[in-house]
Amino acid sequence: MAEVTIPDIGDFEAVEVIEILVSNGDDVHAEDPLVTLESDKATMEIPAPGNGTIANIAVSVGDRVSEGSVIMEILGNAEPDHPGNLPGTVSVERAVEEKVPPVPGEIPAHSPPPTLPGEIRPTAEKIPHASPGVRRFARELGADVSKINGSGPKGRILKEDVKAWIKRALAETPGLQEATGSGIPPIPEIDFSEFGETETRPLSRIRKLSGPHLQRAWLNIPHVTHHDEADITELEAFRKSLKEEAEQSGAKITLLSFIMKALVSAMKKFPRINASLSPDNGSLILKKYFNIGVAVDTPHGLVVPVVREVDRKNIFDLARDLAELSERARNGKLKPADLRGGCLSISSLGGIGGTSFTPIVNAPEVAILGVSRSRITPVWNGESFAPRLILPLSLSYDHRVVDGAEAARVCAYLARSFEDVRRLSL
Ligand code: CAO
Repeated sequence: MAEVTIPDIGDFEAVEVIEILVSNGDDVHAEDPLVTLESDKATMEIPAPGNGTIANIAVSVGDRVSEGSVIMEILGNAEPDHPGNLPGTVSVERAVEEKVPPVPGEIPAHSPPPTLPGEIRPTAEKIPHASPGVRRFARELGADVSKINGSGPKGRILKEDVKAWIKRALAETPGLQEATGSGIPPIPEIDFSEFGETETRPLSRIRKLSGPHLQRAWLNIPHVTHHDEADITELEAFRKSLKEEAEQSGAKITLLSFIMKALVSAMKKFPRINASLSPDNGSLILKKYFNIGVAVDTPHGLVVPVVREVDRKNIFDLARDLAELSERARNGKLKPADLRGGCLSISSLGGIGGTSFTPIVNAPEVAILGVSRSRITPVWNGESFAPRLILPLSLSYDHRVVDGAEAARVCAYLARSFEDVRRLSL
């Protein structure tokens, strides 16, 4: 038997329980949502820390809870059946939920369904009452919850309300029957079992969250990728010379720490790559801090934890931060705060292979640096071919903010920084 307590929910205290999603005697699996909490800023689900049977539910709708409050018990071993985002961490839904920009596939705001008699629309300031599950459902269908009236208790929006809203919008918007969202025809449904044996597996929680985020970025941002190469022969020799020192400091120094350092230097020289467009796309918000997201490949999908204040850290600090964050990412132990506040991201596939690729900008950031595998290449030095270690770089950028020439300058600057190790300490 294990007590289920409210994990670290950030700065929130005495948060209202707005939904209890299980009953005594229910069998649950790790990560199944148990209760929904709602503060004035966010709605969050508290997931089951492991498998088992629900008993002694200690809270009711309307109760207020804080970190450490006991909400129920789970009979059984309460061991997670796989290392997801839990236990002890709240679903990353909250972080995503608060920051979600408009979905490109959303049904256009200029064609809302007509107000029904007696219907009251929520005001722009009011937070629509809907659980994260319903919000996710609405987002997947391209529905804006702020425009939907809830028929549940206290005006809560239910899945049925989302479906009814979509049906009305489809019926009233000419042409929407043939196309979804921004006019992109849907991929036709196919019964694959006609062609052979199949197996259907649910997507992991991370994939369910990262999928719409990637699609949103891909559809919203006019992407261009600039490819370049850097000669890292001397840098690699320098990195290897640090091996002993690194082992003493408890950090394994990979190329990535140097790449982060060089990127900060480029962000200072080219401030537009450390910026985001304002929500109305009318201005550029330039950031004076230097946090870098690093894409980490985990068994459950891609996550991008953020290394903070890269400008204030040395190579050893960065190597330690990176090892610690990627370890927690792979064990499903990241907290929502670990995923927030990034300025620019790096996606390094260098440990795996490849010669170049086109990473998707991690919106609302405006650029992402892709790094492929370095390899010894014969380079003409004016007299003969010399074997040099060449690192491929792929900078994807938001062309609304960064011009091609600027992207080329950024890459050339990065290449120069890598070629001359001393520049990295500038
Ligand atoms: N060229 C050649 N070798 C490289 C390299 C490069 N560009 N980058 C790393 N390596 C080497 C490392 O030196 C290390 O070698 P040794 O084991 O011999 O010391 C090995 O590859 C493995 O490195 P690593 O991947 O463990 O460490 P890292 O610091 O380079 O990267 C991390 C850390 C978390 C970024 C990486 O593990 C990872 O998850 N990469 C995948 C990112 C991803 O999925 N991106 C795609 C996003 S879009 O879908």
